[in-house]
Amino acid sequence: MEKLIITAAITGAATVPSLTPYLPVTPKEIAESAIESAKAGAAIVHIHARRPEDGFPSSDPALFEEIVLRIRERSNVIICITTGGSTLMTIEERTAVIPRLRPEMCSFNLGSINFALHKSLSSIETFKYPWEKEYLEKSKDFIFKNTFKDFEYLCNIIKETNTRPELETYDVGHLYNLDHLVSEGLISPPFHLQFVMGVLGAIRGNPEDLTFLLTKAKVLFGKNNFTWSVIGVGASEINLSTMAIHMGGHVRVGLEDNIYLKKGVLAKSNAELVQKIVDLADMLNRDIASPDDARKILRIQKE
Ligand code: KMH
Ligand code: ZN
Repeated sequence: MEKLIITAAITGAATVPSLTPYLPVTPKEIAESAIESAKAGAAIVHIHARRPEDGFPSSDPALFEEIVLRIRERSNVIICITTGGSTLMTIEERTAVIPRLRPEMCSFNLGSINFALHKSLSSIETFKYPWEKEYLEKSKDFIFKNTFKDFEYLCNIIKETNTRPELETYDVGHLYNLDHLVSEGLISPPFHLQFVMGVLGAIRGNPEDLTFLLTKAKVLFGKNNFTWSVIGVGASEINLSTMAIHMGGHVRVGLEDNIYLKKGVLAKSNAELVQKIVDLADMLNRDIASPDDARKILRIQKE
């Protein structure tokens, strides 16, 4: 079986600082956590930025630049920058950093969905920062907008910058959206599909949901035309990861999507979550891909 590519999603925009004291916030913390995750076995780090003073999700290119430079200085890990950003950003804000920093990978969200975070409110007693409560409450009425116009805009950026997309697939219709983009000549295989499962507003993290997405992807694109990885958002993270390790897929973990190492136990770092996947892979006899192995598997050829 192909070596296992582990992606570490370091901080994201859905986890608010009050949920866990271990969330990296400043560019230095985010970069350190990414480097530690790479040492633990991650071949890719998925990067968002936050305002250093209060952890508010940010699209400021200067923050991304500092994070990327710090990582590049000390690690060969593949850097995948978000273009999903956060609930409050426009597509232009979300993508501005890609031509500027020319990362090897960037995320590419394949459809609009409800992206509700308000369930987290019940697990927070005291808010660390004033913005967090309203941010979570407002998500109840939030649509994560990724329209066909947005796809075209992002397709042009990835073409111009030769950036490999992490194709975030939150539901089966998103595979059909991708198929449409192929038929329009906007994007072409081989793809790296990232099945995102467990967001409130999209597909859940049940085993049959994963096999369904995978089966549809094989029917639409042919089994040799894509690699795939899975994100189990929240409680399904480790279970879906185990399935993916066994089935020949790849895995993304990290505090962006799940803050627990196991039931009731907060992960103290992203590296701890990566280590858990490394241990599972060892038990299931799957070797871990280095960043250079991952570049070959994903056919990343950056100048
Ligand atoms: N946190 C994931 C559920 C992006 O950055 O483009 C969504 C995500 C989106 O990673
Ligand atoms: Zn993200």
